[in-house]
Amino acid sequence: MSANIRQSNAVGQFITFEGGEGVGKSTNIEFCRKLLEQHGLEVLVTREPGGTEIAEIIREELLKKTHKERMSDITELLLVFAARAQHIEAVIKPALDRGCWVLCDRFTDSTIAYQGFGRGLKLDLIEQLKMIAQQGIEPNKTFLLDAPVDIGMSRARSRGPADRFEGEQLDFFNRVRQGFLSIAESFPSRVEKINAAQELAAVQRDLNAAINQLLKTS
Ligand code: Z5A
Repeated sequence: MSANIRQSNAVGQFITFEGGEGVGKSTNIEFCRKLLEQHGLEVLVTREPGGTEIAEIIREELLKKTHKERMSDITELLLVFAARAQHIEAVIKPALDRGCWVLCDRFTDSTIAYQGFGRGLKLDLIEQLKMIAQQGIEPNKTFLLDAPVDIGMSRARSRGPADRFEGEQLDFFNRVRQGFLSIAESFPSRVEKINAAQELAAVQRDLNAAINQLLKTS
């Protein structure tokens, strides 16, 4: 820990970044990390599925396109939550307990959007697994980077070959986007929607304002 890190007895803040593929989550998490570090805060950037040795192994299986059998939707759901349980226990909870700000690329809103709205699994079932895996850990704030599906897709495709999720049809991604928008409507104080279709400088101006607001109130 560097000398200029602000020491605090307070529990850290858990901030999640959500949205469809290619909307700019990774790019903007790095931007937010720098902003927060400039305020002397200890920041941990992590991602889901993944973020620990075991959870990264699960991620690899979830994204792999070359299994000879189709992964069932329930298997996919259980793997996502298995990775999450490990991530919370091994990384997120210890970091929050020591006062760190945790910035996480995707969390349970992605499960609701992809496995719930996208695959059509029951939201009640997701809620039950959430209770088991999360043990009360909830994001303090969520930035939903929202853009029309075709914009995110073209940004993501310019980056490399598609993974198992990226091979889905347009309909699937439109349902996923609707899922995220419906979560934002249901939890207006936690979820802040950012227009990710704007040029990057405008997205980051909006995030800068939102982070400054968060710093005032946390
Ligand atoms: N998944 C799930 O099903 N259930 C779950 O519970 C969880 C996940 C947690 C892997 O996620 C898959 O896991 C995901 C859902 C599933 N699959 N899909 N699709 P991931 O987060 O690793 O994969 P991703 O969503 O495809 O992320 P990504 O492709 O890495 O996108 P991103 O991080 O949002 O975007 P980026 O890498 O920052 O930006 C993409 C490019 O656009 C890059 O070249 C940037 O420079 C550029 N960019 C970014 N912003 C802009 C703006 N504003 N203008 C112009 N260009 C921009």
